[in-house]
Amino acid sequence: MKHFSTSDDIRSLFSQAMSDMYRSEVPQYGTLIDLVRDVNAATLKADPALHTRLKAAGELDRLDVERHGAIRLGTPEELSLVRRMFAVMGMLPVGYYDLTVAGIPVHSTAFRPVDDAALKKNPFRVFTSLLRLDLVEDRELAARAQHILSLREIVTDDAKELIELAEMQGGLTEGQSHKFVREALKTFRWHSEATVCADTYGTLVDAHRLIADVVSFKGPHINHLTPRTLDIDAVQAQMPARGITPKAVIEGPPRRDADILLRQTSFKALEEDVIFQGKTGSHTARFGEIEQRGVALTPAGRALYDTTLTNARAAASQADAPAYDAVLEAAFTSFPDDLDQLRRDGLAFFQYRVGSTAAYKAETVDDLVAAGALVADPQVYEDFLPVSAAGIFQSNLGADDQSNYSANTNQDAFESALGATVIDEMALYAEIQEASLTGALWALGQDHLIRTAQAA
Ligand code: OOG
Ligand code: NI
Repeated sequence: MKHFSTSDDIRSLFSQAMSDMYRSEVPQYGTLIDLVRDVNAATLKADPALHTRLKAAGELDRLDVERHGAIRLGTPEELSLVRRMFAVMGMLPVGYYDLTVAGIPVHSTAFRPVDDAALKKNPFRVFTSLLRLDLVEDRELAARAQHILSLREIVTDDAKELIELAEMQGGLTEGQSHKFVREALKTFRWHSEATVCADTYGTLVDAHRLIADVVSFKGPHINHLTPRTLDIDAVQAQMPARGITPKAVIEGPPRRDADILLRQTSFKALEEDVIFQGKTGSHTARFGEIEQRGVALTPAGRALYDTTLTNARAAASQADAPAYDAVLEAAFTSFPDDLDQLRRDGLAFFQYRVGSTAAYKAETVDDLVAAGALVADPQVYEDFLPVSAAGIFQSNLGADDQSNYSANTNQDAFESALGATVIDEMALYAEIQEASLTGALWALGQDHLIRTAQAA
């Protein structure tokens, strides 16, 4: 029998290859990676408790390799092919994000590993958007764009063959894996030669800069690669000294003791020279981004987060409002800022493990946690936030690109283009929580609590 590489190994190879490629294409990305590594090391040194907690939870190892990227695709065929490519790396479509609510004509999913062991090894994710030409008002332009897109092949023949081989064999040998990574990488590289002339490019930009970005090139260039920092405020503050100018506002929740969900900020990286069929011009596509990830919220926690953020944004838009940061912080005072309280209130997802043995028969899970017999590690939020994503899109497209696409959710159309249904992220977190709790309760000899735990 042939020996196959694991999908975890292929994903790690790919994520490293992508990082190397992006570093050579976008020099500021390299600067950012160095800055994030410095800040993470300093944060861990200054906070031994955090260091201990991350180490015990098996999270320290993934930190240095952790990042997400983003691509934008043009057609249903491209989306379904890319789904099959990511599947070889153990990355499945999780979640549906409708960006039309923010005036951007795309809908999206995130390809990422889903099981606990794979996440701990390398949680590489790619936020993947599909352009919605059906929403473009100028139908003639939409038809032209569709025709242009129909002429390109974003996946090389060798990559396609290897995808099929992996599907047929149920994996790839080590040699095939390396070749697959080399070939898959080509889909995401930058092309400085546009497929359209300058006039067409201009017309597409006038419709929406994002449409031009998707339609004018030979492939879906990776547009950013985001490392995870343990202290986004520190990185944001130190960016200017390294020649990077971040956007003004950090998206997501404010700085807190108990990190929740996702905080992100970005910067414009490059104005690139592009040849439009012989004529020199330029395009801005690639940018930089950093993020800080906190605990995943349950549906109840997420609902509370959404209302709190909506209130904060409404308050901040008042004419005489104080600075955004102050308004945001004020709004979030009503959101519990203690990990154990978030757990007991059922607002966040945790992963349980055995702490010390408990000789007595406990009455509740909370008793075991309080006694240290059970340890509850916060589950990292592995997904994205549509409001934040909209802020990132808009900041990098340019403020003059506000558009009038109105909310138009169509998960069915997205899934039929994808050729699969998207996985519900809440179900994944709930599953990890439940399996870990059940296992730890068995190990502690407290299995009489399993039923109550599951009913809770
Ligand atoms: C994707 C923007 C979304 C994030 O981190 O929320 C994103 C894009 O600009 O294509 O990457
Ligand atoms: Ni991003």
